[in-house]
Amino acid sequence: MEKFIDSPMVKSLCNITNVMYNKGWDERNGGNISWIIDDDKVAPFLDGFTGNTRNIALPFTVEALAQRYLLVTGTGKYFKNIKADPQDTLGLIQIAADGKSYDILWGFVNGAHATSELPTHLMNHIQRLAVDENHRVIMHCHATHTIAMTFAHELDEKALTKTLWKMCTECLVVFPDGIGVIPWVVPGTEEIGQLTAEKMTYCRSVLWPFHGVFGAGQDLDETFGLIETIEKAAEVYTYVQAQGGTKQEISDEQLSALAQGFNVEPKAGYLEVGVK
Ligand code: 2HA
Ligand code: ZN
Repeated sequence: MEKFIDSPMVKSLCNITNVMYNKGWDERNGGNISWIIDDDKVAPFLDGFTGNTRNIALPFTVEALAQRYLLVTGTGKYFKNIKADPQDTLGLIQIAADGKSYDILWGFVNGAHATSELPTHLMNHIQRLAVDENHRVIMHCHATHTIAMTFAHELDEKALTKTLWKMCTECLVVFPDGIGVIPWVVPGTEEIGQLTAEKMTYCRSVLWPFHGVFGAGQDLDETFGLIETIEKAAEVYTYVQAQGGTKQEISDEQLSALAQGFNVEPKAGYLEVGVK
C-alpha cells in the first residue's frame, strides 16, 4: 500500500483540504472529510498487501457499508498540515465484513485514527447512498459566514434556504433541494449523526448552528462546490446586512423562471408562485 500516497485520490484530498484551510474554514483540527473509494480504484494498490493493519471498533454496526473503502481525515489532525504530510493526517480504511469495526490499510502512520465525526459520516453515507447510488463524499467544515448567519438569521429551514437562494442567482441551481438545519448538538455524538442523517433523506447540506456546515455529494469537487456556494451566499448576506438590509430582491417568480431555465426542481412548497 506504500504507493497509495501517490494515488490521484490522496492528491485530490490534499489539494481540496489545502484550499479549504486557505479559505479559513478549518482552523486548528476543525473539519473532516470521508470519501468512499470504489474497489477498482484501490485494487491496483493492494498488490502484495499482507493484510497487516490496525483494527478500530465502531460504536455501532454499519453493515450497509461492509467492506467499503473510505479515505478519511484523521482525528485531531489539522487541515493545514495535510498537504505536507498526508500519511500522518489521512488514512485509507476498510469497514469490516460484519460492519462492527474498520481496518486502517494505509496512513495514520503516527497512531491516529479516523475523524471523531466518523460515526456521523457513516450514518450519512448510508442515508445518501439510499437516495443516490452515486453518492461518495461527506465533507464538514467551519465556513465562517455560514456560521455567522446561524446567529443572525432565524433557523427555520425554509426561511434560511430562501434567503440564501436570493443572495446569488445561481444558488437555486446548485442546491434546489434546500438546506437542512438541526438544533445545536454536541459534536461527535450519535445524536448529531442521526439528526443530520434525517435531513439527508431530502437534502445534501445541513447547517449545524454556531458550528459549521455538513455537505454530501458524488465527488470532492461537487461537495466542495456546494459548500462554497452556500458560504458565498452567506457572505453576501453578511454584506447586505452590514449595508443596511435588503431594498430589492430576486422574486419567487424569478426563482421559478430560473429553475425552469436550468431544469432543476426547487424543494416543493418553497416558492410562492401565482399566490396572491
Ligand atoms: O474535526 O470539526 O466537528 C473536528 C470537528 C468536529
Ligand atoms: Zn466541526
